[in-house]
Amino acid sequence: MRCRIVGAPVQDGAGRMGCEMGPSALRTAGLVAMLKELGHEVEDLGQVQRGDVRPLVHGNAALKALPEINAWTVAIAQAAYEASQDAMPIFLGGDHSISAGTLSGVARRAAEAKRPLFVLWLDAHPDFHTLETTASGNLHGVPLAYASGRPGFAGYFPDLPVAVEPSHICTLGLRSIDPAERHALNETGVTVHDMRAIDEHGIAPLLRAFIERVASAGGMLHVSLDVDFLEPSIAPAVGTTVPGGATFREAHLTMEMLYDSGLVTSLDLVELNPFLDERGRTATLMVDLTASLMGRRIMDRPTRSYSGSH
Ligand code: 6HN
Ligand code: MN
Ligand code: MN
Repeated sequence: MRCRIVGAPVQDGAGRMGCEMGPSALRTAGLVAMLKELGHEVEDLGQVQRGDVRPLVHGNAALKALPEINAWTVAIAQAAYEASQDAMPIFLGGDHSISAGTLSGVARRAAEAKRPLFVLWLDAHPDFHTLETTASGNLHGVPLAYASGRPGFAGYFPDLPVAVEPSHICTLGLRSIDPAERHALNETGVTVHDMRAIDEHGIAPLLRAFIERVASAGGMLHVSLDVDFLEPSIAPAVGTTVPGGATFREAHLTMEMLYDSGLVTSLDLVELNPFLDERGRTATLMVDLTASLMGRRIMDRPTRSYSGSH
């Protein structure tokens, strides 16, 4: 596989500083060498440069850094579109607002290829606020709403070339949903597998059902991995920790099953705040999870269905 690394050092969408250092930490944790060891061809495109900021005023006075995030989204969408030509882009955040741009760019690419785009959102949060409904005003809380064409972004975020179909979005690991988001998730038909569903059923059957849907539609699959998908005790380097996240093995199993599916066409690694890390352990875990997504296995084969006879 040919991979393109795209750094998106954005921190203005989060409530605290530090995500700007995310791409450096992921590179320092050995991302590029790991991909090469797994046999991939890797091109590191460096960092996206934000364009000019123009003044933007919105009725929601809580919104923070709207002009900056608008400018970042323009630049990241273009970078994502270019990087996804005949290669798998891996976007290094940066806070989760970068996914407004990455999804816009890969959705445009999928539309040109005449293939449906599916999105797997691995996160404690759905990031499904509009500019009107966000109470914190932190724009890392809106990218999935923007990319799926929810109203109210016109004139404040760049025009979306193509929206992601809400029924093609699967969220996994949610455990902190604001009331306005809950309502919108129910209305739009986004699939929600919250932590309770994972507890009750196990992560594998939930993920397998989604993978089968993507496969039968001949879809492309974008995976967006927010550090706070993970249990905070194993991944402390994130500003929005929520207890009760995916365990080490649940997270690796997710990645291993995605690799076996052969469907993943683009990846976001977001919300890593190296300022909050402990000796690089969260950055290292994010790189190890990416390794599982890209073909590192415990045994050199996928798990066979179990017959019980051996
Ligand atoms: N993230 N729903 C909260 C808010 O401030 O809107 C949290 C957002 C978290 C953002 O997970 O990338
Ligand atoms: Mn997020
Ligand atoms: Mn989150």
